[in-house]
Amino acid sequence: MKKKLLGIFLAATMAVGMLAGCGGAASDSSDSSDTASTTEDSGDSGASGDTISIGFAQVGHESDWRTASTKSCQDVFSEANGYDLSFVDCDNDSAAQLEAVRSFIEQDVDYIIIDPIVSTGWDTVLTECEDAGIPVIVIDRTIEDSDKYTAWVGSNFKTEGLAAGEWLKAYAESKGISEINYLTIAGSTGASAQIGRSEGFDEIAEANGWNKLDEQDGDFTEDGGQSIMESYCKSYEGKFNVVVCQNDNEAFGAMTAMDNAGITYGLDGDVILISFDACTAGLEQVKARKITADFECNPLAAPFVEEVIKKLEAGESVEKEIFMEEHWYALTDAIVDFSIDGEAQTMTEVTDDVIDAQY
Ligand code: GZL
Repeated sequence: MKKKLLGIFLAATMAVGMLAGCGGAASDSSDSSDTASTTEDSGDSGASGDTISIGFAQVGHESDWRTASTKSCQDVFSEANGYDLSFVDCDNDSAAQLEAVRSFIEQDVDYIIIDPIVSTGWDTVLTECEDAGIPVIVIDRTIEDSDKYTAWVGSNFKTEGLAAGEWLKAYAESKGISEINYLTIAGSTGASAQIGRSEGFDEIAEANGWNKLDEQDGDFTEDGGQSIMESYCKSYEGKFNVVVCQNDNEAFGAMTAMDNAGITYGLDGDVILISFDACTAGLEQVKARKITADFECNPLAAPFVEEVIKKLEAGESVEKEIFMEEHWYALTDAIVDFSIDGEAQTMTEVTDDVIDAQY
C-alpha cells in the first residue's frame, strides 16, 4: 500500500512534470524507473486487487512449536486471504536468514516478517529494509541490536523461566524436597528464547540456593536433547533430581535417554522433568505423568501480525510490542500455588480437552 500510494504520487508528479516540462533526465529516468517499478507494482496490484506481498524468514523446522508457528503464518497469509507469501525456512542458519531478508528487499515485498534465529547482527539489514521503505514485523524471538522494525509479536521468555523456577520452588516445598540439583538442556545459544528462559530460571535458582550442575545447548531439537541427556546420565549419574528442557522436543529426547539409562522421571519418578512450549505432544507427555510441568510459549502470532498489517494499511499507528498469552500446565498432583514478582499465577490442569485444543 505504501509503495502504491508512492507510485500514484510519482506518476502524478511525472505527469505534472511532463506537462510542466519539469525534471531533468536524471529525475525523469529515476522517476521513470521508480514510476515504472511502481507502475508495475500498481499494475500488479491492479491486476490482483489488494494483494499484499509478504516475505517471511522463518527460523527453521526444528520443533513442533516451529511447525505450528509456520502453519499459523501460512494459514493467515494465504492467497485466499489476499496475500502473496514468500516463505523461507532458514534451517537455523543465521547467514541464510539475512540472505532471505535481502531477497525480499530485491522482490520489493510490501512487508517482511522475521523470526530471528539469534538476537544480534540485525542492524545493517534492517537499515536496508528501512531504506527500501519495507516495514519489518518481528515475531517470537527478539532482536537486541536494532529497533529498526515496526512491531514485535511474541512471548516474554524471562517470565517463562521465572514461572518454571517459582513453580519448582513451590512444588519442591509441597513434596518436602529440600535440595535441588538441576541440569539444563538449553535452546539454541543466542536465541532470545534460550537467553530469557535460562536467565529467569537461574534467577530463582540462585535466590533459593539450588545447585546448577550443567547447561548445554540442545538446539531445541529432540536429537539435541537426547545426546546431551545421554552425556548428563554418564557425567552426573545419581547427582541430579531436576532436568530443565527449554522446549518439548528436547524433553522428548531427554526422556529417551533417561529411559535407556534406567532413570525414572516425571510425577512418579526420581527426576522432576520441566519443559517449555506446551505443544500438543508435550501436553500428552504431561498427561502421561512424564513431563512434570510444561510452560507454554504461544506460537500462533500470525493473527496478531495481520492486525498490525491491517492497521498499517489503514494508516493507523501500531504498538511496538505485542505480548502473547501464555499458560502453565500440569496434572493436579503438580498444581501448586506460586507467584511471579508477587503476582499470583494460575496453572491449567491438562485434560484430554485441553490437549485437543492445543496447537
Ligand atoms: C520460542 C521459540 C523456540 C521454541 C522452540 O519462542 O523461538 O524455538 O521454544 C523453537 O520450540 O525451536
